Amino acid sequence: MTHWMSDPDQPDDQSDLAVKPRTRPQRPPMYKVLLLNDDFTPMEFVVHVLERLFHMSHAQAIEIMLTVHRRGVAVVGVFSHEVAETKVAQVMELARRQQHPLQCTMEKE
Ligand code: TYC
Repeated sequence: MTHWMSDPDQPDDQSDLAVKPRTRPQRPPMYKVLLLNDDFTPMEFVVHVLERLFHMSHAQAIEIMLTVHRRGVAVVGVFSHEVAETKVAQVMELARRQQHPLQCTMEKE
C-alpha cells in the first residue's frame, strides 16, 4: 500500500501548472549560405552549381551568379544549420573536384 504517500519525483498538478515560461519559445536560428566571387571560377560552373544544389532556374542562377560577380558576394539561400553546412560542403566539394577556387560560406542570419 503506497497510495497515501506523495512521490517526491512526481510534482502535483498545481506546481506543474504554476511554472510560467519566462521566455517565448525560440525558433531555431537560420543560416545564410553565401557565395563569394573570385577571378577564376568560370561563370557557367557557378550557374551549374546554383541549378544543381540550390534548385534555381537557369535564369535565376544567371542572375545570382552575376550579382556575386559584380558585388563580390550574394546570399544563395537560407537554411537550418545542418542543411546550410551540407550545402556549403557540397559546393566546396564540386569546386574542389574541378579545381576551381570557388568559395562558399555560411553566416547566422
Ligand atoms: N568572377 C568570375 C569570372 O569572371 C565568375 C564568378 C561568379 C566566380 C560568381 C565566382 O561565385 C562566383 N569568371
